[in-house]
Amino acid sequence: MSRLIVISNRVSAGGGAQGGLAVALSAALRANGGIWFGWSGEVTEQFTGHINFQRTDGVATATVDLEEQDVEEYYNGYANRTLWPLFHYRIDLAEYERSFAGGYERANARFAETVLPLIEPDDVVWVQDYHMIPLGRELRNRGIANRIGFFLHIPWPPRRLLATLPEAAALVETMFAYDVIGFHTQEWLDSFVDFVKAEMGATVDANGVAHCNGRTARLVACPIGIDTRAFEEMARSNIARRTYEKVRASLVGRSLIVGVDRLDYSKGLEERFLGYERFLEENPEERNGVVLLQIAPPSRGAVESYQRIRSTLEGLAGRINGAHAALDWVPIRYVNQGYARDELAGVYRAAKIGLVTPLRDGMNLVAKEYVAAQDPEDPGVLILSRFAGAAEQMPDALLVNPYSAEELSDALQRALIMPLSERKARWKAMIEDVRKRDVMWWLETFRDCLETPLDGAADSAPIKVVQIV
Ligand code: ADQ
Repeated sequence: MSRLIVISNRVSAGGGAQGGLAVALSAALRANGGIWFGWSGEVTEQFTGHINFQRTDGVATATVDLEEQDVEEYYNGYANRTLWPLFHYRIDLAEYERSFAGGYERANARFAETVLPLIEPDDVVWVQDYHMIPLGRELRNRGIANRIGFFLHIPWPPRRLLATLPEAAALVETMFAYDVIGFHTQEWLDSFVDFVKAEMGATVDANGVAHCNGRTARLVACPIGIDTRAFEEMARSNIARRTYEKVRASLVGRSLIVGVDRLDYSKGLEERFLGYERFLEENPEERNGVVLLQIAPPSRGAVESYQRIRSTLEGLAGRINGAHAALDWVPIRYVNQGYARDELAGVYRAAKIGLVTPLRDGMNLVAKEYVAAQDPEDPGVLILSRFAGAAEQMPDALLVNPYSAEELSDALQRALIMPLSERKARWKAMIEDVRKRDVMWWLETFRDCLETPLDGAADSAPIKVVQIV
């Protein structure tokens, strides 16, 4: 197998503490050699393109510092104030500034220029996520003829929303520099096809190959998974067990409902709190019998919309607790910090309900982690937003519309009284898929597509991965 060059905004080689994606990419880099390249997270006064090489747990990494202006315009600007909200259907929050678009182009050109000398002729290049959409084109412009793939970890927005981005067509055109473009779900892939056909005159053939202005790119829907076996083991570890005991003891017989999310407006936390409040109001007999533990470490604090969601949630949690708490009971425990993965596994296992209700999410790995952490003899119930990519793979969760406080309230009530036999049957169906399509499956499936030349695509397409409607 060829060497792999992984390119992503941040480099998190090693694995363990970082989660499935880092574990899988690190394993591939260790097995076949290669380099993981990206931004160091550091700021330098003037961009020099100096590469910092390191070896972390047998994985070679190469990182570069960016200038303050790049960080403001490329990372905080175009990536997180323009593309992230737009791609999560929030055009009300998306900011369209020429300086952001310019900074994004500049940073991507700088990444391309820097990584160029590291790429050898037989390497396969794999670019990750929305920070780096035009990177493939930048590499092609510099003479790179290798196979290059791109994977989008977030949703692809509907055509009419994407059309609000001033440079939408130009940005999407750059994607035809890739040999393969991957999405988590058929829905995101279909939205991409809709845009390129309607706005750019592209055609898509039966093998899922898109043709546009003389370039072709193979499109695949390939859902990411977690490192399931490791996570299941983690849930049985000593640390997980101790965390489980500690949490259970603190509940004094009450049922735990758990939410674990980065503090982000796409995760539907405000709507979740309101749905829970509705549940408490509609089911007064359940008051004092349940606790919602919401774990939400802050992220992207430099962006104003993230500061706003933080203070909104603090206000809301305070109001709900103020209105409903009793001397010996607080309905919401709201915790703003990160936990080690084995501790999280213990928390998931202690929860009778996993509440995963993003308004829009590319996939959502918390849903899969919650399922993997359950006790097979007494599994909890997953309540999952129908707008998370994970819903396509998990029809046995209780699927809800996260915007509806009533649906959330009904689902909570249903989950709390669900008989053991139904909980087991639903969990069994979900864990089978979470085990089968784990993160290594995702990596190998995408990589197979990337290493297969287009003419062979139809014969070698892995199970149900390429499917253009
Ligand atoms: P995220 O938006 O970050 O990822 P998600 O898929 O849920 O969302 O992954 C979050 C990860 O962070 C999980 O592994 C979770 O355990 C961990 N995490 C969250 N809170 C934590 C805490 N307090 N302590 C420790 N760990 C915590 C983006 C897309 C998703 C897509 C992934 C992968 O937005 O839709 O599933 O990439 O492609």
